[in-house]
Amino acid sequence: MQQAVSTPLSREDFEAALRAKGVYYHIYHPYHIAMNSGKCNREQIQGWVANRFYYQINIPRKDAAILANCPDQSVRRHWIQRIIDHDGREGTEGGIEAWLRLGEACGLSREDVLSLKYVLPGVRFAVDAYVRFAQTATWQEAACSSLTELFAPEIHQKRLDTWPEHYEWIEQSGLQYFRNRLSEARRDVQHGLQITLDHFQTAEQQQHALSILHFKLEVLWTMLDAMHMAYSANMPPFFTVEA
Ligand code: AHQ
Repeated sequence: MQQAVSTPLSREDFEAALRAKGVYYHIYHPYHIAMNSGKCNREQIQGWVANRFYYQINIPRKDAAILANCPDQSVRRHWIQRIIDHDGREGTEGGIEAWLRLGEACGLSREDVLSLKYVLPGVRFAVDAYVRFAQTATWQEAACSSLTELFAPEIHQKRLDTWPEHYEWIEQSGLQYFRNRLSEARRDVQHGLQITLDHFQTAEQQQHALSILHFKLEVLWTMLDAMHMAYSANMPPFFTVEA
């Protein structure tokens, strides 16, 4: 039987297929829907900030893995900005520092957030899976996995639009991280998209790219599943155990 030969999508249709994955973005997770409609309590917001900190501190390590795997100097000199955006440099605070200030604005101490004592196993497993993917995949595959940021400006803007109204107890200065990401995400995603559209050419490669993006969407969704269990369903890890 003649094997079906699927023709590759045009560049425009491939980009459209990547963007269509936005329906799975974690903006549609019940946790974020509750958060952006003002239904989260203090513990649910604090738990989210403390758990997402583990994601934030691993982004530079993920990007360093991509640099380590990438032999193309022109790509590296562009991609390295992502590490600087998070780690900062002399004289400019980075996103990790801004996230710690978000934690303080939400009533968490820097020490508690930095200690990672609130990080849930499910969050840790999802984030570690993302970092390990970037370490072991090709640099083009790892670049493709960052394309969830196609959908990120909307979620950052949503927080800026809704948190001041719904969560007056949160110091608004702590929202600076979200403001920073509006421009940083838009810049980053143009580069990641160009790498992806250029590299994944055949129909099979395009389907592989779409499955990589789906994996990353699952990473983000799973983090919120763990937080939902712990802070919304009050079923944190080992909640049945009589210690
Ligand atoms: O703050 C975020 C961030 O710095 C990044 C880097 C990027 C990547 O390389 O995977 N993804 C990402 C994301 C950030 N914030 C998330 C949020 O909901 O605040 C969204 C997330 C993403 O869309 O992948």
